[in-house]
Amino acid sequence: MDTPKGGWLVLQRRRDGSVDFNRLWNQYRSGFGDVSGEHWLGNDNIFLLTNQERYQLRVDLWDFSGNRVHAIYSDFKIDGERDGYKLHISGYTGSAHDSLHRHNNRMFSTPDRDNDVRREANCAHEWEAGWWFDHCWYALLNGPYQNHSDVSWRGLAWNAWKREQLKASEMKIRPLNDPVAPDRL
Ligand SMILES: [Ca+2]
Repeated sequence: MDTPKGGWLVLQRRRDGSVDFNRLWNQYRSGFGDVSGEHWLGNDNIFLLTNQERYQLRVDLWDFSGNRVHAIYSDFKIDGERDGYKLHISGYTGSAHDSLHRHNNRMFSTPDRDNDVRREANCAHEWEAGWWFDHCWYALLNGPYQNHSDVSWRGLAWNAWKREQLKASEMKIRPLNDPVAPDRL
């Protein structure tokens, strides 16, 4: 899975289901998995990085038919823990269509920490994932992994592209004004 050169830091990767993403608040806070494989970098790390300078976010998505799309947000940051690691994104471009903007300004939730906007349930518990749930989601990249597209209960999905289970995802960031990174992707 090749990615553009130039200082990208992968904060999330799914590709084979080898790592369980149904984790609690403290684990999403500190991160889990192996950075060379499936992993979550950790909300504290993401917060510290993206509050030092301006970062852009790139999301790559693969389906089970060999198709790949991407989404780029020219501005990306999250708040700190006391503010629920609230998501801030803007400046979408790409080929995936924009599903993540529906999660903008949402706090992070986990099965043991309900920060979503749905009163009657905890989306993170229901969907077995940590994520910036709304009521509940339009894009979900941390749910249960499944090995085929045709499932009724998707855990890796980006509705604005297609309503099916996806094969793989990566979320990566780099400084907006990275001098060593080429502008063209
Ligand atoms: Ca709730």
